[in-house]
Amino acid sequence: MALLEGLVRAGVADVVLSPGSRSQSLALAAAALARAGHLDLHVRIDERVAGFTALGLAIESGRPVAVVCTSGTAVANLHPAVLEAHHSGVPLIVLTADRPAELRGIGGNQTTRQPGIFGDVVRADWDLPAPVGDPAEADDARDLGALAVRASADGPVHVNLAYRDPLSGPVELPADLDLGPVPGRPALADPVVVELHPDDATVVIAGHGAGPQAEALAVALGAPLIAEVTSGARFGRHAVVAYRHVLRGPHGEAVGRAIVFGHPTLSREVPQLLERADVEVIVVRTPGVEDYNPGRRARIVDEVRALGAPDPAVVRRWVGGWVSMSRAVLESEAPDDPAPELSLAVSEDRGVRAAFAKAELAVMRAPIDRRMLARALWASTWPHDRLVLAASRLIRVADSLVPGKAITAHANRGLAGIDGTVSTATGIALAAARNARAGTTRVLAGDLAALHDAGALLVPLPEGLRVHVFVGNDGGGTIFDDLEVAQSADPDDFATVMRTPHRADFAALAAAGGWAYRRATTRAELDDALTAPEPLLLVEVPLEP
Ligand SMILES: Cc1ncc(C[n+]2csc(CCOP(=O)(O)OP(=O)(O)O)c2C)c(N)n1
Ligand SMILES: [Mg+2]
Repeated sequence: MALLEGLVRAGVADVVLSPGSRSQSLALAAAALARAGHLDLHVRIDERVAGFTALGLAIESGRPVAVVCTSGTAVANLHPAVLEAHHSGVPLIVLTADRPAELRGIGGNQTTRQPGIFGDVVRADWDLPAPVGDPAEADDARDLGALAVRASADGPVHVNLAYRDPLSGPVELPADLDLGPVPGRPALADPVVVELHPDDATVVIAGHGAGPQAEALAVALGAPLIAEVTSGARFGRHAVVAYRHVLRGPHGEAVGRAIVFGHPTLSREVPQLLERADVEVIVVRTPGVEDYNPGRRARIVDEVRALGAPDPAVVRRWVGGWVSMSRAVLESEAPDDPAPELSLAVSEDRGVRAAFAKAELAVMRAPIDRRMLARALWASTWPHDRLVLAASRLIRVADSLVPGKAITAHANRGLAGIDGTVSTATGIALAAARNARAGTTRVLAGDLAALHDAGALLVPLPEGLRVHVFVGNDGGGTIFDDLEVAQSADPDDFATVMRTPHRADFAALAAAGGWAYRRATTRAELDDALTAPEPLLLVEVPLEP
């Protein structure tokens, strides 16, 4: 109880827990604190789901989240989320229950080597002896809670807690328990700042998690902005959507300096640019996260400032060149909106009106492809909504064509696993729901990513939470079709071991967890699904492999 009090006092607002005997006292204390309104408690059967739910809560709230589990394999099931938290710098406090020292190493039931189990990816790894019931220890435990929060500022922390029988007693909470205000984050000590003059050879690259500062710097420096779809910076007049094409052309060759924010993962062209000997690379550090440095020669800094304002004529030429080339590429590939011109609908001419109606019908009946699906989800996301993208082909499709728009798009790009996507989205939705104007959290996933996290659909969620999972079902992992191995391998073996087809029934899966189900095969059905009233909805969208 004292440990959880310490966590709450230091800023923890959410505890995610999975059931178990050894962890019972933590669980009961969390329940008592939740009942008294000091924290929000989320219970998940599967620790893997719990871990990613905690990750989503922390990503969306920006606050550390505690996750509690029992001993044994339960702990190992948190490992994927701990790794993602490490590589993305997300504050996660993992509290695992363990046997006391005298019951370790004797082959006891459900006992493994828990201290150190997460290796060196945790910011702190404490193995605490069983509590003794000394009132002075309660203060130590409270302090430990505050310490854990501080240690988790930029990544995961592991606290392994031994418990001895009796594993819990009655939980009593003082009626006037005041857990105090939430403290702020400590400031950086002596940040490294570089100041640059605007020129016509600099680009700003915003990878995953970069945030709006990347856009602001691109404007201040008069630089084109390469902003990945989950960068949080894909908006504004400097954003270059078809950046992969532009980087391969003369504009790409003209780059002399690249400033990188966040973690770019969605193209080959960006790392190729950063490896080029004639490009000066400046990486703006994300606290706690491994620096993105593919050329191994980047200058790592904390902040970049513009000296003076860019010359508008230079901006028109340099940024304008990138943006108009990007636009030309997109227009040649696929029109933004194939729908007929609206004014034709009210034409005086009956023939023109009829032609409009026919064209409109054709659009609504058109089958859905990946581009349409990615565009439609992006277009339906508003600032109060959340979009969560799985590590399927669809995130790359979205990245290649969705226009700049200031909305929140998340993805687990620390390790780009196909695991935990729906769980992460439910965590994000739960944290967003604390804001009265929260909209819908939509997930865009491939079929394998959705099936990998099927357990997330089996969780009871609070009433009113809106999560819509769009599954682009192409019968397996078709992302591998673009690899060379697709050409060189035996086609049957390739399908068996790479694409891994399945016969999962998504309608039955949705029903098993109490989610509504829709199937969208045309543009009209997709549009319908995007404005569906059901709070929890799985939309299956069949796609060509
Ligand atoms: C946990 C994990 N296991 C395996 C992979 C390797 N992997 C990357 S994409 C992918 C297939 C994704 O399939 P799907 O979600 O259906 O998307 P599609 O490629 O069909 O668009 C796999 C297995 C991974 N990224 N993460
Ligand atoms: Mg697939």
